[in-house]
Amino acid sequence: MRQAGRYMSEYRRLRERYGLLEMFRDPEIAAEVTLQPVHALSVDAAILFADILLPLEGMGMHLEFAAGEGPVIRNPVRSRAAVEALRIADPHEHLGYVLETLRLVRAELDARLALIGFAGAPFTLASYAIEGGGSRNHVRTKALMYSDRATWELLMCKLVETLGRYLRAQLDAGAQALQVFDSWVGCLSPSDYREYVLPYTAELLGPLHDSGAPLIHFGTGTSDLLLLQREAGGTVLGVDWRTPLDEAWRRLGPSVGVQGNLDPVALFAPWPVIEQHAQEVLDRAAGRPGHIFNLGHGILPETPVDHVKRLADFVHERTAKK
Ligand code: 1CP
Repeated sequence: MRQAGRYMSEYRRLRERYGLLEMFRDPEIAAEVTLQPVHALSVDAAILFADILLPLEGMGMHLEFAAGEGPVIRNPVRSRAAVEALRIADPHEHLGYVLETLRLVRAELDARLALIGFAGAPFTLASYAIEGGGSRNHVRTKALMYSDRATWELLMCKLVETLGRYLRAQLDAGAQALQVFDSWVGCLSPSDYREYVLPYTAELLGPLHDSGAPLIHFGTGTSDLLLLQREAGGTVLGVDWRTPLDEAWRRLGPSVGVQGNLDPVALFAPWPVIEQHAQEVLDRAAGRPGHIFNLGHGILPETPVDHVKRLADFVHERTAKK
């Protein structure tokens, strides 16, 4: 999950001096930001500081992070010709700075802690590419998907190819687990997921299973998509707080792990309420192997940092091997 960011003063100090893209592109800075939460919170894994949208630049899109607005793509793809003009990004040529960040972090990170690489899933990236930024209803994305199957297929295939190469290169550079973010796929019905998304996500994830690295397949609002997501691939399925963890696991069966699922907004509550929510997650996981305790989505900018630290300590205490 996103774990670096504006809720940390160390991050805000760097962010005053640099633009977000500048920080991603400078491996020294990106490595420092990757390690900030690891040092401050004593979590068990570091997640690479990069963004799911960076591969879109390598494909030919102009990405910006406008202050306070989130990501903006100035030349969204909305026609067959625009999709045809996209390149397959080469991870070494276009995203070499991310690979260098992974090498630097792996060299500095305590050997007992895991380094997680990541990418966006094809649907979620297609949505940014088509909408040109964040979207509430994904109207243009679904309209293209429904109205021009061949163009949708071409875009999804180009994304799968780009992302597959990128994730493999991340493993070669030192990532030990991969997380694939299909953050906005919960806007689809199960039948649309099966028809328009599952084949492409499966094509991306299937071959990555051979690497032996754990693959975390994440989405939000996916309660009714979980079984289809499992079919698409992943050794671990991410669930958000809208689905009780035991209920999700019962449906998924014991062959996959489950990551989640504290509501990130619970971290704004007084400590006893946070503790109650965290304990509920642990109770529902019931000590089963394959549970990764996590938030159900990325950490929010104003989150009190002492609550996050206390949460990490609490989960460690309650799950310590006796
Ligand atoms: O620890 C870390 O921060 C890890 C690095 C990381 C990751 C895993 C960042 C840095 N972004 C991401 C993934 C990401 N980026 C996702 C998938 C995860 C999720 O669903 O939360 C998505 C959807 C994005 C796109 C993005 N980038 C958004 C969301 C916009 C929207 O449509 O709602 C935003 C705000 C960004 C900027 C960004 N990327 C990362 C950070 C720390 C930030 C905020 C930076 C800042 O404001 O200073």
